[in-house]
Amino acid sequence: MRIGLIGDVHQEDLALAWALGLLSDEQVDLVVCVGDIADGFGDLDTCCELLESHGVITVKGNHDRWFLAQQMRELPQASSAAAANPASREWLAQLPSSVSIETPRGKALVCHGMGDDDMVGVKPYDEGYALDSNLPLQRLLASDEHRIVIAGHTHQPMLRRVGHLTLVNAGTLHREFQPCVGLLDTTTLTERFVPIPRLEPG
Ligand SMILES: [Mn+2]
Repeated sequence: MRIGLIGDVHQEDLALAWALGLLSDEQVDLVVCVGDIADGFGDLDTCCELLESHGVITVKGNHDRWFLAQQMRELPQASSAAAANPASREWLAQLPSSVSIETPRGKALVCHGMGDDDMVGVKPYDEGYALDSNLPLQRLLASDEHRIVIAGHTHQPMLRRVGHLTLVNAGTLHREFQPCVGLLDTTTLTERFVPIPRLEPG
């Protein structure tokens, strides 16, 4: 089974369309998006439409939560309420904070940060106290329910093992980071990240 991984979108509609095209060419079994669709340079409505029309399994990020509540609007590239039409707003509002999907290697949890906490991430170099004090991670480690966690938030693509969990980070489409799209093979538990080129409209 192969899962397409869309990281934090941040309104990068051109990069999102490119990523969905690549995943379609690759004939992945399903595509997930780890949230943070709002707040960025591109077009929010187009991003919502693309994710919905492609049947992408999408969760809500902290930026989507803030956008819907019009909180934290002093952040760079924060979008005003006018950035989304009513249909987009409704679609964003009904997104779950996490989703479980069945894979041949056991259940995978798709979330934004870690578990139901959209503000906590695990970084590639976190060890020792950083992991021990990560309470949402510790709760997932204490439970037998999931084998794989697919998250975002850090904008750093990653695949690493912590205890019985394979932690995957989908990275981001945000142009100010290193935009990429991921492919996770749940049989071999390996991933491949494809860099997204700089895209211009038209
Ligand atoms: Mn985030």
